[in-house]
Amino acid sequence: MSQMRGARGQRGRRTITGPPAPGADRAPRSYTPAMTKTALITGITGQDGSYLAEFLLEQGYRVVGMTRRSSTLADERIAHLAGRLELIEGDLLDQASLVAALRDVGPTEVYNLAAQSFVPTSWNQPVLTGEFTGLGVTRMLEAVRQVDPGIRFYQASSSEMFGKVRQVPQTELTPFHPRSPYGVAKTYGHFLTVNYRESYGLHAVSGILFNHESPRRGIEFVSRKATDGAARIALGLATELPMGNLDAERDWGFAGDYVRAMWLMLQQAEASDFVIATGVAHSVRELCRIAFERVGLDYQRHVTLDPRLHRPAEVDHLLGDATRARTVLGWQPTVTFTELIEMMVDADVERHEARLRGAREAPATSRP
Ligand code: NAP
Ligand code: F7E
Repeated sequence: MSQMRGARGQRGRRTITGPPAPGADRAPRSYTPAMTKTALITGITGQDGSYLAEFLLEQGYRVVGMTRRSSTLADERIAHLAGRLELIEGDLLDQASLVAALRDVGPTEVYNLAAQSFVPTSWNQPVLTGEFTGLGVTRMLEAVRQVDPGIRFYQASSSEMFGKVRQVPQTELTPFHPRSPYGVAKTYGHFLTVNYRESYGLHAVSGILFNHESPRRGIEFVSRKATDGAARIALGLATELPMGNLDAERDWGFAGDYVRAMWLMLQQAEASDFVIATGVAHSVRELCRIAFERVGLDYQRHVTLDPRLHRPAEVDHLLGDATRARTVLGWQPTVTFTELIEMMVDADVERHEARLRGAREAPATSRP
């Protein structure tokens, strides 16, 4: 459990205190400070929220993160931003909380990153996924429209919208064919964002981001599952790693690079949509090979196949073409696939080793 504690103030607002989070050392590159800007980030406790908050703080922004009420703390990824980040309570299911958050904070930019983001869960909880990931976008856009239509709005759209792909590589013009309730909900959120731009003239942009990972990635996603699995097996904490479809291919990049693209999109005079990707695809099998090689192991001796991890409808191959982002935004990725996976394996080994050291050093009298 996170050690971070919030001192609650008026209207559920709080500041944070706590130790640095893993991966906090990969600071983004610097841009010209924007002292007067305030950003509100929904999904601040997620992977992208934490990297985006770091990046915007470095640009001189006042950064406010929206969190939903929970009986346990989920602040591990932002603990290292103690004292620099404000938090405000709000939930994508509750329109009034979004309006109140915008009124209280008065942001110049809103980054809507909050979502139910795990694809397999979207088959188990399709309605909830639609509420969070789809209708949540409508609630946020409506709140922006009512409170201050001058706010610039970023919507976290996804390559999962391409699904059963109609062309390779995928660009901003490739038609969508989502393959999961998650993909369908994101497609709704994408078109709602475009629609509010066209209907009300909002500066609303949809960033169509391909898979991006980091040491802060949720443990259930395939990259982190493989790097954590390799680390545990190397340290003798496990012997095998059950996986699903090893032939699926994704265009994987580093989350720290991708949050920079989100910000660049909102700095453009005209709002429009962008694909963000590396332009290189790899299979899950390759991902496993690189992760296990990092710790001197052969994945074929440890990775087992579990058909229960296959999806009802798979997205077989995703490959993005980010030419538009490169030419209009001047954006390009800085971390290669191998560097990314090795960075994640190293962080997982370090984390497990620290835990093991802690267990060894615990007093003998301590109770289970
Ligand atoms: P993530 O780690 O799963 O984080 C999701 C965030 O959403 C968490 O902070 C979560 O809060 C919050 N959230 C969920 N339901 C909420 C609700 N009802 N009200 C308020 N907050 C809620 O996701 P991520 O990888 O950072 O991705 C960020 C966004 O980009 C998501 O919208 C995702 O779908 C999208 N995206 C991600 C990728 C990728 O490869 N990472 C690619 C394309 C698009 P709790 O901590 O309370 O659960
Ligand atoms: O799966 C295959 C699985 O869960 C990638 C989210 O951030 O990116 C993410 O969605 C691939 C799939 O990510 C396992 O079948 C094999 O083909 O890491 P994932 P995702 O579904 O691509 C998009 C862009 C988003 O927007 C989403 O929010 O890996 N795979 N074996 C496996 N996947 C998992 N999770 N676990 C396995 O054991």
